[in-house]
Amino acid sequence: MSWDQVWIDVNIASMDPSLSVPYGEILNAAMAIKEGKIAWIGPRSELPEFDVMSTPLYRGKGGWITPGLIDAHTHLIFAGNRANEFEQRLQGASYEEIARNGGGIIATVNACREASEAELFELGRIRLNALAKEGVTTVEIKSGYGLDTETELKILRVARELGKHHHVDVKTTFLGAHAIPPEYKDNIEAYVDLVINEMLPAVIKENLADAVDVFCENIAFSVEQSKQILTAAQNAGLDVKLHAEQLSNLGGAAMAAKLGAKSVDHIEYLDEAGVKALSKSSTCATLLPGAFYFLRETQMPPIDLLRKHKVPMVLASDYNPGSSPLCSSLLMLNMGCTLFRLTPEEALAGMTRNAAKALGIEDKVGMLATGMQADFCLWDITTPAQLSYSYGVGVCLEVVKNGQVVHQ
Ligand code: DI6
Ligand code: FE
Repeated sequence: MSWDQVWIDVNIASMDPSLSVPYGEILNAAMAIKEGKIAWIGPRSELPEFDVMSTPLYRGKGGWITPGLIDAHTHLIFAGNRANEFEQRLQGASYEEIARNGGGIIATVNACREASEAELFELGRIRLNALAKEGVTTVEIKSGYGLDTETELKILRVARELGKHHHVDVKTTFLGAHAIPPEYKDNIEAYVDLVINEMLPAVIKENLADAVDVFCENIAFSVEQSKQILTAAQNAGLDVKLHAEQLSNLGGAAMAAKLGAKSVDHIEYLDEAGVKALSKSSTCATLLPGAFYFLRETQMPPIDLLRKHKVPMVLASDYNPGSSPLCSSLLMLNMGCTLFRLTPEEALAGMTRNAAKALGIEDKVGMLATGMQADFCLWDITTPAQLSYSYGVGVCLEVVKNGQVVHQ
């Protein structure tokens, strides 16, 4: 056998469901890499013979390998911060009140309109490094803090550039309909028209987005307006997804599921009818415990119903300055379990296999099997549950991206 790299002295949480064991685990495993892909994976005792003299051998010191983590929902390109609102909320103001009074998302929009591409790039790079240190190898980044054509394009360009200059793969999402810009507060339809007929064509022309998202909520866009935008995106060949049922139950998730959306995200207020609509489609349910925690939400997403109806659950950071200023994948694994009562295995699937599905890249990443991209992490842990159990001590020993060991 001629391979580029072989790993031994490891256990592997492959997350491959066809192995029919928890975590798709392979104890005392070995894995061989060739041309950026997994060429062989299995118990070390079955590892075929290979040229030990010419093949670099990596020893995992008895730790665990998992697929590289995937953060499938972030808003990580923004300028400024909203610590002042954090203070206001601690003095009694609600997130919705602040948004209605011109703060909230709009405050970040103003900061982003001011910022240069270079400034946004540098801020984004620092945040991407923070995620990468915790094992993230693929991230989704949304626009949505521009709300005018120029700034939306600026944010998406920065996201694309980050992907070119960083080992982490970046999938971009156009979220022009994230909030109603003050200029359009009395004419929302005109803004929807701008999103569909000016912004979206410009985004497509520069190939700046892989998907389109909308914030469907009382303080943002109605189900009907969301549907118009998502339909226009689909007609242009883009994937769609939706911020749905975060603060109230409008039925956006069911609408998105019928369109074949990749995911519906937040969904604290989703009811059983909505869950059933998801189960009849291939739409994933993206859970965002950081926003739940930071906004001190008390309505739990319908985890038991999602389990009952076998809807794939995704876990993501929603990293953003307003509702989830928490730039950490490992903290999300912990919060997925502590706040949403996911099992550690469900949490890990939510940041690997199911996250890949939500981004439409499940044929390449999200689990470790022959032919999959060699994106994986080596962790200094004795059992996979330790990833979500403990937080704050550095446990990520190595990251391999496309078969290359990343030094960070
Ligand atoms: N829901 C959220 O939680 C974020 N966006 C959204 O649609 C909040 C974004 C912000 O407050 O800046
Ligand atoms: Fe979000």
